Amino acid sequence: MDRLSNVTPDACRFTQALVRLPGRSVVDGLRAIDRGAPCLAGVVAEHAAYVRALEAAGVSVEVLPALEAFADSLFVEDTALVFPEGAILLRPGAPSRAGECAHMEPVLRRRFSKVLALEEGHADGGDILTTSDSVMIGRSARTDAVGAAALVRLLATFGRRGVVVDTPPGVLHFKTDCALVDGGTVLATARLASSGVFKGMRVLVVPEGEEAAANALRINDRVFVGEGYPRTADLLTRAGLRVVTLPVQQIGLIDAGLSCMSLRW
Ligand code: CIR
Repeated sequence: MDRLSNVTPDACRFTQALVRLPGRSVVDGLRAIDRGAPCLAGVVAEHAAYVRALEAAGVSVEVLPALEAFADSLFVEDTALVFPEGAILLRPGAPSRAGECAHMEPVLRRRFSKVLALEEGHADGGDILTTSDSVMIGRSARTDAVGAAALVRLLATFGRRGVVVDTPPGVLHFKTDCALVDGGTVLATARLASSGVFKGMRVLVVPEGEEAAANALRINDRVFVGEGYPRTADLLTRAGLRVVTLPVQQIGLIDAGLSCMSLRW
């Protein structure tokens, strides 16, 4: 297999991140299929391991307080889109999550000089993949056509090109099924890769049976992958990436993976 360059591309380089502590209410987090509630201590431990891994990768992490009224509020990625040049407040598609943005707004205003806001439709950050040359927006049950089109217009004010694509049916978020692992390379499930959305990019297809590993996260010189997906870890290692495995069993029960727990720039 061709190995990836060992120079970190800009789209994978991060110095800052925001995370939010899980509250006790996290046990009531949204899930498409109820396989039982996550264990609070387990979520807290997975979150703490994630913060440590970000810091070990050279990222300065601001930890925001838990919001008990919002069970899913630790998944800060869905509330906003951030770039070195500014931020965009989103409008999450799940009604129970809409109020999270009011708590993120003052944080973004403190951290960014330019903060725009999506004013119509809905878009979750989990549906948005920033690559080296575009910002892919996957329409899904959470991100609608109106929100996606409005987001493309806001991105243009940052000089960024938004491209609207489709998330496979039944998949929560676009990034449930993919992650950018290098400037022009994605890790993706077979179902998403075969839809043709990554034309012109190199695609590493997640081995069958390990689909949940697709929500990986490249941070600087390493890529975070959920524990328990040895064939995906091996695939990424053979491609020349340094793999860090992190526990995701409890957050997995509420349909989350590794990108959702932070906003990074
Ligand atoms: C939700 O359904 O909104 C949460 N339980 C999981 C959100 C995961 N977010 C993400 O992948 N960006």
